[in-house]
Amino acid sequence: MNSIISPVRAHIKNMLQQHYVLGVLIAGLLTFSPTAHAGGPLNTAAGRSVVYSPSSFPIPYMVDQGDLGAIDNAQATTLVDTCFATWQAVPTACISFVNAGHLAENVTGERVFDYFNDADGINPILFDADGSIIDTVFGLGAKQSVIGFAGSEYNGATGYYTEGLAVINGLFSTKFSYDQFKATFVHEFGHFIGLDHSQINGQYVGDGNTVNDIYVPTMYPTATDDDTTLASLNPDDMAALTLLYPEHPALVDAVYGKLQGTVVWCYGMPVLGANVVAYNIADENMLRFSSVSDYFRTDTGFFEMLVPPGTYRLYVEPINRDFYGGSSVGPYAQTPFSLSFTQQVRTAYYPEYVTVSAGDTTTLSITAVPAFGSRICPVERVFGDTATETQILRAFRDNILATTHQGNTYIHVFESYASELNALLENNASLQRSCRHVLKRFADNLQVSGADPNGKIDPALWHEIKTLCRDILKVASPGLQRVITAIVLSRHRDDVIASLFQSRSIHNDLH
Ligand SMILES: [Ca+2]
Ligand SMILES: [Ca+2]
Ligand SMILES: [Ca+2]
Ligand SMILES: [Zn+2]
Repeated sequence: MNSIISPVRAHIKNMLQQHYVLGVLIAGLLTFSPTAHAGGPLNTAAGRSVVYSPSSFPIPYMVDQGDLGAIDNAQATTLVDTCFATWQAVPTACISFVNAGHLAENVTGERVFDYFNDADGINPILFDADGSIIDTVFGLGAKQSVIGFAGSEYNGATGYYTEGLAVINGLFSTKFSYDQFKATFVHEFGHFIGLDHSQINGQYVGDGNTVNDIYVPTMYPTATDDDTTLASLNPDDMAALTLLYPEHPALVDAVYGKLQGTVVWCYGMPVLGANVVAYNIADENMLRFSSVSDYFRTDTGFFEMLVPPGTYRLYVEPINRDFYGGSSVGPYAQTPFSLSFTQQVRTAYYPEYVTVSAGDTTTLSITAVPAFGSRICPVERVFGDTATETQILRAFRDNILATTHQGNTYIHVFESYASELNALLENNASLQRSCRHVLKRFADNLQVSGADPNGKIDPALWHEIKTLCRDILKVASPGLQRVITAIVLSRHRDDVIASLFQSRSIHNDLH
């Protein structure tokens, strides 16, 4: 029972700036993505999560005077009350809300920006009866695909949210069941109070089976086969809320233990923006939790999650490539070129079972391996697996590039476009010839420079590499064009390459 029009969850963060970025979901629907970032929390400031201050509880919200499409004002108000109450009911979290009555008018697109104000003491919940608010904010026609959006403005100095707002598109009131519609707004109100998306149990999303959608958390980035059960929170949603808004420690410690630690590459640097998943072996579908590495943006690879006591298996996995922009998971997934995607981990289990006790913190160090080798390498294609050139270039990858962040970006981007490069070479004999020529020269040069500790790549060769890249540009996809332009033809490339060659060890390893 796939809905013809899937619910689109839109974030709105900087309400006052009104610099809107429209992205396109893979489903072809519009979504709203103003610098959405986080992982657990939607925003962080100075190494901690942005939250509503306890002094602002209960958070007062005011509802529109108008109807919500087919849903009259009284029913719509009840819907809003119920969605906020869903979050408030989590026993281990302390957040609370109060309905502070009606706004002074029936708000429409004409006056909506009057309500984009984070200093008027009002958190408005707007009923967009005819879609005119959505069209005003997102552009004409958006009302056909954007079901609503919500978010809060925050003060970077205090690290607290100031005020927020939500808009609900009444045009969808007849397209979904009440509970499906409600699920979208429980999700949106999750963003309102600062929760990010969670990507666990995605295998049940869109598999055509509506029964297993019960395992998909409310904060999953996209619609499922049937969102009905997403109107109630899953353990992952409740644990994430508790981490942001913990009740008294005695209450939290009675229910949860904490799994925390760092994810670090095998060569020692922190992994930024990988998904860490822990599942309880007693109920692995429902008791499944996640945290994005380095979600506080502290450059440590830190992750943490609250889990009920029990025995857990952990694994680390890449963020789904579809989850960027308005669907992003974690702070490193703003665009398809963000670190979560250009430096992907290989999915791998933590080697041991981990037992968590209530009130205790278990700290783990997880080592991740880059997601190499999933595709045929274009270099192997050109020279063959065992050729000297292949071995030299492989050593360059593993001993030079893989030792730095920048170098790893190159490796991961190259891996990401391996299929496209292979296809380009296959269909273009002259491109394949020049590619072979340039790569052979590059490998030879690496060997020569290997004999000289201060060796550099021959400037004439760099000219050839650039020429080759310009040839590839002519036939490449827009994505590959951007990559080549950014990392090969950019002004800073020479500095980057120079710094790569200042690192040691290649010279010995090449012989
Ligand atoms: Ca209205
Ligand atoms: Ca306000
Ligand atoms: Ca399903
Ligand atoms: Zn969302």
